[in-house]
Amino acid sequence: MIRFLLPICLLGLLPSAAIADSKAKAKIKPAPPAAGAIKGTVIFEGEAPERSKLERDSDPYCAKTDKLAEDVIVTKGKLKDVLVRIQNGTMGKHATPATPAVFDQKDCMYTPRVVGVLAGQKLAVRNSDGTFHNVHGTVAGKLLWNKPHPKAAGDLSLETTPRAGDVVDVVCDVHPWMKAHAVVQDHPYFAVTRADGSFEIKGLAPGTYTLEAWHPTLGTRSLAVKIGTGAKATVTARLSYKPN
Ligand SMILES: [Cu+2]
Repeated sequence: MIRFLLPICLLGLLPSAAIADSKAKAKIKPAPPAAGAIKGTVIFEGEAPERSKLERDSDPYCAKTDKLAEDVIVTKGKLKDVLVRIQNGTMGKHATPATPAVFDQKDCMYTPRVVGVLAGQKLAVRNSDGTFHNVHGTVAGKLLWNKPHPKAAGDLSLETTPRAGDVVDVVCDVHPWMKAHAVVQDHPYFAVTRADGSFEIKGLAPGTYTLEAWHPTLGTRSLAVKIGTGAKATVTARLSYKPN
């Protein structure tokens, strides 16, 4: 019993300033992330466009692997490579991650094809191929960088932009079918759809949000989503592309 009482007695002997200090430290702890989440799917209505086989004979290394065009990838009516983001209610500053977003050049394709980055976050571009690429980035047609990337060279560390809403379009001029996009956000409430069209955005406070979907060739769609509390903190959203 004495053993248990002793620490309590010692606590009583601590100077009050020390206790106040520890209370202040407890106060500045960051708030736990909000529990709200959007779990959704992006649908492609109607007949999916056929994905043509890419002509890659210009480089014997690339020609070793057959690849289909990745402009619009639909699997069982679900659309891949859509960046889905919150368009309102994301007040406050969000720290830019120190780790870069990664594009790998593999089998002469970019993987992934679409990433979201926070304003100012760097891109690491990797060359996993036994061939020469060049990494050519533009924003709204204006040159951002154009770097040679020989085989076996290390990752390139490339700047994005500080402005939310920018899209960094990346191409390889050696292999013009290679295309990728980094979409700049000022908050972390975004996700890119997987092959089954699914996405998940977590950490949202209760409120009404505009959810916006962006696809490199099909454009944007939006949807109002209401996050509640308790059982209503997680909502299901369904965004739909219906080409003309
Ligand atoms: Cu290339």
